[in-house]
Amino acid sequence: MTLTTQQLASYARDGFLTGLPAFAPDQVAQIRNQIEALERDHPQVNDQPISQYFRVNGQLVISLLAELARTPAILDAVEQILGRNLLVWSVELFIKEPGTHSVVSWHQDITYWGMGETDEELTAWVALSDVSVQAGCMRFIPGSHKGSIVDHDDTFDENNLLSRGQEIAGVDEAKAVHGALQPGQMSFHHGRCFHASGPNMSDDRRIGLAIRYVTPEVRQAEMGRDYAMLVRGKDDAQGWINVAGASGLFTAADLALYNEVLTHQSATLAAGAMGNVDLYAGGSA
Ligand SMILES: O=C(O)CCC(=O)C(=O)O
Repeated sequence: MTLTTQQLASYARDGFLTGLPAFAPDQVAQIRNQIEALERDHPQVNDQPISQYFRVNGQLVISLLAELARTPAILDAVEQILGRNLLVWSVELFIKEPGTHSVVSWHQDITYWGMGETDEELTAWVALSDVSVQAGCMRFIPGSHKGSIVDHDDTFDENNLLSRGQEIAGVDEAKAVHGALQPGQMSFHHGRCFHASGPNMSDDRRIGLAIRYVTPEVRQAEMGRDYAMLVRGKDDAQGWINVAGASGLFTAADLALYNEVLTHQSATLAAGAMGNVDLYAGGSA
């Protein structure tokens, strides 16, 4: 899969790109089945609901998520934007059940990730179900990535899928562009692009796989060296602690590393919050 010159220009101008092919319909149906089998067969792991592992650093404990982050079609396109050396910082699933009130407020991803204002992070968000406008697809504000990180207010709204319900006030929603996706399609968004999504009013689950890609040059300003999985090229810079990704399904060694990583990241991800940022209870950074 190759991005056209026009698509590259569009990403540079808008800070997002939608409707890119990632998986064929039969592949995406199989991936969805595998995810739903995990939910059925492993509702709790180490006293945590499986949603915890789905929502932060899933690549460390679920080999399927590590493999998906290595999908050549996704990497080929990401490489055209970020360059030939790529690492994965986190793989997450954003699931909204049909007819529920779960939403994602307007935010910029990298606000609390300790990576400064880097241009070298992007999310590939893959639709594992029909992610229509009705199902609560993402909306983006074109060009918002060109500014700095702006203030976010913590709302701790229980229907908000973000860990602290962080929200940018005063976004001009009239400028928002919907990123509806068919199953197997993906969108890319820049770490400073304002984005949000509404509730799922469809009659199916809305399932999105978010893969956070970074380059070796991205530096953790806050927490010293952070952990990332090399998926393409090489990491000569060694600014990240390179981890291999899950060796199976919830192995003891992988679970120990998962806890080590999340403990290491928690202080940064929760910095400045006035309430409890519950990274262990299904919240996402
Ligand atoms: O799934 C959503 O609606 C939001 C996802 C999101 O905020 C992200 O991937 O950065």
